[in-house]
Amino acid sequence: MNARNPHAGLPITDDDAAIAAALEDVSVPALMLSLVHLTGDPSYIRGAIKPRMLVLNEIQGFMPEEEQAEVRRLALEAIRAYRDAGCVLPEQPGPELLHEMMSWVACDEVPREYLPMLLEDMELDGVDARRASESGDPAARAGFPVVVIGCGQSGLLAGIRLEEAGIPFTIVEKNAGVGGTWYENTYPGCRVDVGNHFYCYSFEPSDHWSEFFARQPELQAYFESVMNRRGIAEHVRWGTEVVSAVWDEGSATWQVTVETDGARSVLTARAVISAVGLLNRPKLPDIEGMDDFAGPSFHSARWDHGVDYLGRRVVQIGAGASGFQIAPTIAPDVAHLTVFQRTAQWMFPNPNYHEKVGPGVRWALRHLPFYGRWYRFMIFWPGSDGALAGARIDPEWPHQDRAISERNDLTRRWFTDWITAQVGDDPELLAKVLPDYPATGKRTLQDNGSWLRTLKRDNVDLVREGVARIEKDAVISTSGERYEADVIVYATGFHANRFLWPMHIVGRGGAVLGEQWGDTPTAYLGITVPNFPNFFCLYGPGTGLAHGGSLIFQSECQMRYVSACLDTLISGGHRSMEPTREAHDEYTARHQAEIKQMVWSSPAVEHSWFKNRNGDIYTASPWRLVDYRDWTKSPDPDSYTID
Ligand code: N01
Repeated sequence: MNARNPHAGLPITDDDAAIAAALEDVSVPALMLSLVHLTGDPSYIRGAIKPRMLVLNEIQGFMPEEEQAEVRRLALEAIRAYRDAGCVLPEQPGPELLHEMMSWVACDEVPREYLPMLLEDMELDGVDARRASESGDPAARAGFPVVVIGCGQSGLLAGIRLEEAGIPFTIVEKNAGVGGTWYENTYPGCRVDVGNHFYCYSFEPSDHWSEFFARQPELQAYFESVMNRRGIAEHVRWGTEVVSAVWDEGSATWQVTVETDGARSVLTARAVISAVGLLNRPKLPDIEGMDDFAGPSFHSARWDHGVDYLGRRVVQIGAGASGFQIAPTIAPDVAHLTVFQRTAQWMFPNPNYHEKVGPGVRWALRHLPFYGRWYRFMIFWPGSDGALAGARIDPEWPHQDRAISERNDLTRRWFTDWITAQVGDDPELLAKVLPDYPATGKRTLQDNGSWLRTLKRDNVDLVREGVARIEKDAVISTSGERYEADVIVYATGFHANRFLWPMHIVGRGGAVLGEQWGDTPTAYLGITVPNFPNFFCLYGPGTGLAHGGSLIFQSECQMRYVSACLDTLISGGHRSMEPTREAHDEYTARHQAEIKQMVWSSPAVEHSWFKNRNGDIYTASPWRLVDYRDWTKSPDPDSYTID
């Protein structure tokens, strides 16, 4: 066995009964693909037994039970032979066979243009192709200090890549620990809604998740363990905020003022990487009487664990992604829960959402060659660019108020059936929970039925109105109804359109980033900004993913680009680089033209954090993942002023 490939699996020493038991749990299509690696025999995927359809979060490809049983029987034979022969892998599939394997499990031809992106992400060759380059003069690298702002998933990634490149760096993190959003959001029920075997770094093991969609403590622990294993913690200044960053033309450095416990100091950096995330400045509503409320009240991202909600009357204002997770978790414990939901949410059926990863799957992830990589593919591919076509507005479609295209109308019907099947027996509730805007127009939520089950509880009320005012012991709806409250939870979202706020970033010629951006933040490829040399954004303007993928995938693409920019600067002995105005403006115009054609821009979607106050979108990306990955492989020198 190729001991250096971390995805080839540990040697198998289990007896037949243990293997057979493990196989009962696994994804059969991923198992069949693993058998091709394990035996070198492609006939496993060339016979009559095959998946029928690949749908996000359905891991058996809709294969009938008897076919699954037959594959398990064949697999046991093959795995036994592999074990008994000392777990030696045969020659591994070449690119043509890998393409065939992808198309087989996707149940459709995977276009060839996707192969580089998919193979890079799957790392079947055990090579982390997005690793930062260590080439060039080590002394020049050592003389190029970088400040990274934020130690969430993207800031930690930046640290990992800078460490690989031999570039000295300091990560400045306002919290006391790693994880960013996964450090701050500790509300009951907080969990990720992208499958964890994909929502993780591509180059790190992913065989340890206890649930398919892990809860916040496990996610935070994951980032902590990666940080410690990679030796990044010693580079982090915890509990420290960046107050300002000012470009000094004379020395071609950024002067970064940071504050720890009220004491300020200045860091000097040749480059700054902003990894501050987007959804981290809580947005409290402006409601009359909020300060008069006598009981405890707090934002979902600042959950007060000192408040005991057991047996109390809780009013939850807001039910987007956060509120949607909070209500089902606290409802069984409170005396009464009132949920104010201004806009109903579309939900994507996902029976696996709260499921644990069974011991068989864990065994397969650890032992079956490349099983985990194919399982990753099975999450990545159906949640990838296929969904983007469905998000495009068809101007010829006549019913724009309910759907943006015929295909989108079919999705609306599918989602509507999912909701109706659960609450069709309660017409009053059904009317309240059916959204009246196009499906996927806001962020679609993952659902296993827990939301509507919660709303059907005797101790839960759903109020589909705004809030008129708050009194010392109650919340009053716009129609004047009074809802008594001991505790108020504001699940009202974040300042998503205020990138990097409230930091004060001053670039060339005194340009102030906040003023340059105003309500329309833009960056070339969402990463670099004219007037701000050697300044790089991760999860910058226009890069949020609304159609699929995972932000970690996006960060890995962006950080590869940033590493290549740093390489350009250092190996060329340059002082600075910034995008040309032409490159930036051309990109921005394309971004705006494209995003306006997507469902998130539909005027039928009244409120969404994707939109700024004018209804324009500067948060989300309209691009195919395959294109964005291509554009961010390395900087095009013609798009930059490099001196
Ligand atoms: O915030 P939101 P969120 N009066 O902005 C309502 C990520 N995330 O924290 O829909 C009354 O979506 C508002 O109403 P409306 C994910 O990207 C991921 O829930 O605007 N109501 C809405 O109901 C997500 O999209 C995960 O009409 C008011 C709610 O408050 C993003 O974070 C989990 C109001 C805000 O919803 C943000 O989610 C959690 C007012 N004045 C979050 N103002 C997972 O991975 C706002 N609202 C699972």
